[in-house]
Amino acid sequence: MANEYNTEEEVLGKAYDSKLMKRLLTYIKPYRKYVFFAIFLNIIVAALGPLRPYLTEIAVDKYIAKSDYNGLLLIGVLLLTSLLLQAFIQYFLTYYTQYLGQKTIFDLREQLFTHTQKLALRFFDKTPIGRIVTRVTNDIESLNDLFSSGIVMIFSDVFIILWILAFMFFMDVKLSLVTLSVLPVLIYGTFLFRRKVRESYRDVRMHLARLNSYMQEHITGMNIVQIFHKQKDEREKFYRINSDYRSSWIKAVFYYAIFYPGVELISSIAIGLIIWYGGGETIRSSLTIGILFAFLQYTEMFFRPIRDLSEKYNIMQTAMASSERIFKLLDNKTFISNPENPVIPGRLKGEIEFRNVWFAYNEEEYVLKDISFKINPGETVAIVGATGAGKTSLINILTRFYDIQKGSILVDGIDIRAMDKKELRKYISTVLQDVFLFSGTIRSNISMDNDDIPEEKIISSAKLVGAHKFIDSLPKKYDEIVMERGATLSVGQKQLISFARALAYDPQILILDEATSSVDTETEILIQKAIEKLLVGRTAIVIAHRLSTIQNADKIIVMHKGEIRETGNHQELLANRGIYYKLYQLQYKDQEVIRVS
Ligand code: TTP
Ligand code: MG
Repeated sequence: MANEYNTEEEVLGKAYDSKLMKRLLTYIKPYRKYVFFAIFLNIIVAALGPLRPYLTEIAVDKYIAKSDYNGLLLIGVLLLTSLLLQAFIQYFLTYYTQYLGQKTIFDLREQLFTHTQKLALRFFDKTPIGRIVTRVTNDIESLNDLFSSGIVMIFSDVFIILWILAFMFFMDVKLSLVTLSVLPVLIYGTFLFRRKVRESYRDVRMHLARLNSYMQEHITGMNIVQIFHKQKDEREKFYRINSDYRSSWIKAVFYYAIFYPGVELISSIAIGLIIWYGGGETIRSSLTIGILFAFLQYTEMFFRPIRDLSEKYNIMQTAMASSERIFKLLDNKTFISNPENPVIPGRLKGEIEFRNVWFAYNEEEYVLKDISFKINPGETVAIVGATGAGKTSLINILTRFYDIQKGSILVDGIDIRAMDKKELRKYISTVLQDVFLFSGTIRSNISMDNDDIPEEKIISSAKLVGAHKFIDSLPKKYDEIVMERGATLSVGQKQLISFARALAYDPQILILDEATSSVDTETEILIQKAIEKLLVGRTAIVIAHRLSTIQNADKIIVMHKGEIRETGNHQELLANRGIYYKLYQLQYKDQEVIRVS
């Protein structure tokens, strides 16, 4: 896991990539008037600071030296005005740059989420969840820095430097050159710092990713950790990851601890140079005291934006890295394609046909081989077979979670690839092997927040599958809060809710991947009854583990290693003495058949 993140970070390193930047700028485009406004304010505010030492120079040389009180007062008023103006502009700047940043990343986050929803399951099979979450959170956040402070503030720093240089050279060229003589040292130091910090930040990010994924996995598997008394081992593992993370931070901080005082030192040297050289010149009367004063202030002012620029460089770099990863996700085109002119069947009869279907999750590793069968409207077909035979895969392709490689799947004689995905899925309800409940209420989990499903339908569905009784006994009934993954409900209860969910949508075709987990006898009866009710009046494919479901099916399809080996009803298949017979002997024979009256 860590290595994966490592290589992912390693690829990156550019602080500026014109292609990425161009694309990033398209996100700012809708808000460009704010950008221009902010840059405009920046130019003004950047000039206001450097203006003050110049005013001081005038005050000292023109008015103090000549004891001109009125002139001095004027300068005082000007200084105060510039301070107030600066504060006022700064307010707008801060507000609008943050506004800009938040607006932009909001849009990007929306786009990313919408895009992720459209991706085919094939993509999620190969991408760790943690990575997608990081894109939508951390990576987007680092773009905020770029949009809100990066782009605009870089202008501000550059303008401040330019203004200072302009004022300095305007006042005294020689003294300016003396001040700037320390610049090569500073530039070299900054270069070194930037490189070191870049490396250490990369370490920090890598260790953080490791820490996050460890935490995530550990919390998800908490019950296993506790059952197997693995707390101590896990603590030790965590300790190592945590110490690595700490060390990487301390290293990063170390460079800062050297760089910041270093810049201070260099700027002090520059000040020393001005006092030594400029002071001498003043004594020799070729320089005024006012200019000396102003230069001392400029020197102090000059080094801050330079120091900040290297900080901005890091922001740029992180943002470029993040945007590259975000765009990579946005450019991922693992979609299940939708036809341009989809066939819209009216009301479905519910006939299903597989014609020589071949399917592989990974190219050429076929998990379904040459599957052909036909289900008439209203029939129930049970699919049986050993684990890994391809039963779940069979239903995954019927709803187009994955597209098949060869052959065709027809619903009412129409190839499912010619239908609109949404339409197709509307006709088919699927109850999966592991029930997934969302955090919300029981009601929202049955209706899936679909407002078209009226309250009565929710309750009647729950009643029909036998879930109403236990829901009604909950303190808040249908408004009872369901925790993430339905942790507060029993396995059987979750099953019943998922049945109610399927029924509330009243599908023509029902797919049921029967759970293997055993529940108590009472719930078992409830579930069996629920399944029987679910199947009435619709075409159904049931991946069956319960003998009762299998026996009641119109047809049984026996799968073995991705192929259909036998078809027939219970009696026929038993008489055949083939795979089904063996399966029956091994798995179902001892299964106590609970008679449902
Ligand atoms: P399944 O179709 O999941 O097998 P099954 O449903 O018959 O098994 P069980 O009774 O345990 O539910 O798997 C068939 C093969 O496809 C198996 O080798 C695993 C592989 N597979 C994937 O590679 N990716 C997937 O998402 C799934 C579901 C299966
Ligand atoms: Mg399965």
